[in-house]
Amino acid sequence: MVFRKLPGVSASGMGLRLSQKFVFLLFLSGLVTLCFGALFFLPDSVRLKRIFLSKTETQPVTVGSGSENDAREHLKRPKDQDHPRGMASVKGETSTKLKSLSRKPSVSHEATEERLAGGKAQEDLTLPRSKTESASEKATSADHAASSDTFSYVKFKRCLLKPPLGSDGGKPSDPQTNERREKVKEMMKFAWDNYKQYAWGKNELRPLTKNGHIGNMFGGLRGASIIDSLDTLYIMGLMDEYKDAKEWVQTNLDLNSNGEASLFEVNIRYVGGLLSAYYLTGEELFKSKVLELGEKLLPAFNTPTGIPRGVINLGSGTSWSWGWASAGSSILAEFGTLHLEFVHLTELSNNPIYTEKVMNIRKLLNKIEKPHGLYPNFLSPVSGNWVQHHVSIGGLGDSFYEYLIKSYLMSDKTDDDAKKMYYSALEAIEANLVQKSPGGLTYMAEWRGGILDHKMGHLACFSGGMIGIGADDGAAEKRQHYLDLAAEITHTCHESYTRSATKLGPEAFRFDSGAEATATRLSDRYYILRPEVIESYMYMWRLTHDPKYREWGWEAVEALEQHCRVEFGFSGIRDVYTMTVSHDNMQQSFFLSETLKYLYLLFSDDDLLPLEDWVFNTEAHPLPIIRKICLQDEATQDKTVSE
Ligand code: DMJ
Repeated sequence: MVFRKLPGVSASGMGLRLSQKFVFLLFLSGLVTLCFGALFFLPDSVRLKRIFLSKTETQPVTVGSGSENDAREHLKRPKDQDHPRGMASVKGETSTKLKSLSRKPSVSHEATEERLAGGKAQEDLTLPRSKTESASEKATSADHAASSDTFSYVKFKRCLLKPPLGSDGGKPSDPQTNERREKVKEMMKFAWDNYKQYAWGKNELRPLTKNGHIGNMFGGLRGASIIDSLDTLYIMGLMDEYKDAKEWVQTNLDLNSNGEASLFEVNIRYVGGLLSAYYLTGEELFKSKVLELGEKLLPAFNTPTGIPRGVINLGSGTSWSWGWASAGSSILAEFGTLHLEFVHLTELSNNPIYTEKVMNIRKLLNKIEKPHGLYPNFLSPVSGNWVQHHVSIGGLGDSFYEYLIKSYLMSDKTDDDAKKMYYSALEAIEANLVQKSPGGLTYMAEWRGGILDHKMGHLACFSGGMIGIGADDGAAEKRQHYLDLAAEITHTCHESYTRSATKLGPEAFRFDSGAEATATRLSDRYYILRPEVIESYMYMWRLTHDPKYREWGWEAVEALEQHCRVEFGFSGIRDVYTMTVSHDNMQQSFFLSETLKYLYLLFSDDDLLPLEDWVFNTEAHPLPIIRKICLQDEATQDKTVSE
């Protein structure tokens, strides 16, 4: 804009008439307001914005009880360490430089570098431009030491209905089933021994090149296969191997790493694995490690809404959204898959902050408007609004739904909000996504702003088991229907296996252009040792005792042996439709924690990790049902005895 000099008016303000001064001032103040307002529309990463807005912007949306201030109070941090929420700490401030825009593959699979292990399809794995506020909520170890004493392992054991490993380690009486179970145990030992020999301490084994893989999902943490295997080794009675794993945790698990981790992956594998190891064995080592790690994850929640971002630097506590997630959004399956582990962190530490963090997420999700009752996959951690209307029961959405029903079950059926949210989500899923193919197969389609994509991912095959375990607590008139739906989906997923040459299922299969449960694109044909189909067999076996589920599980064992077993471990394959397989040279840690564990449970008696006492996190780590009343009674009784 050009300002013209008015005739007879000097350039200095002194020469202006009163009305002119007024207009000028009005204009100036308008300009200032406009500039300030514009700051709100800048991306989070812009320095000016952080300087001017950090204090206000980072006030959490406490959508219910447990305000952030309360939460901070529980940390009992000395006052002088407090920052107003989100005011960048020195650490955070110095690390706000833009990250190098390198591609960040999140799954250890060369052929499928564009996917997270959780199935998160990624167009671009660059770290995003929006970094959040830095760590400001670190509780000291001393705080935890002081507060964690109150958990009693003995009382916890007394509140279980059954012994965790059953009367005889779950050994089935039927000789053929026992033989099959022994075979699975041998597969675990083989996978483990090779990992130990060639990749010890690394995250995964590369079985063809006989070396280890570290990757970049765990922020510099090592030994993912060890942590993921602890409970599997223990329940299989592989005690020498379990002892080696425990010793590694004792002497080598270094939690002081300083790298960028996926909050979701660290939570489901490391937090979940250590929690299970503790609950199964009572070894204090696992408890202290998991509490130390839990603390390091807390800064990820320092966002305006309390919805965590996907990536966290475990050293500085700085967090980011994934570069590929639209508009700096957080992913439903990631921030929605923390509940079980965080509630247990509170149990063990007696520190309510973990539960408060996940309850805050829950409350926001409960409150927010949902298109057709569905939960889209992308949510802004700044505004708390959906960013895109893509809904999927497979990658990006999957375990959010799983954690709703499991939160209810793990709370000893007291968490009514979780229950309501689960059943209304399921209703919306049935109304909008569940489809029947021309050939009569029931499947879960994906939803893109109202348009159906007739594709089902391998990841979505967990939903057979999920709907199965939730059937009994649904409305009375729906129970049988849910069990039938669970069986139909499991059947469809089995079909995706039987329709391939290798009898292993593809990453995604379609129901359009004449396809029925087969992959049509080359890029969907791979199998990376995923567990979801076998997971559903296991649950459906426990719920129905229909022998077909054990038969289907055995078919999978044979296919794994024939196509995925190589000389030095197990490997994923690039194309399930060809018998001359090409291996991807990666033994994923979830093969040890999930695929082999679910197979072993499928061929065991139901008293091995009985479902009356345990829920499995999304990485198949068993977590006990929390029986508050029993635990309180136990505590009262103890008190009375000691008085
Ligand atoms: C596992 O890490 C978990 O099951 C996760 O929820 C989804 N995907 C992988 C295995 O496929």
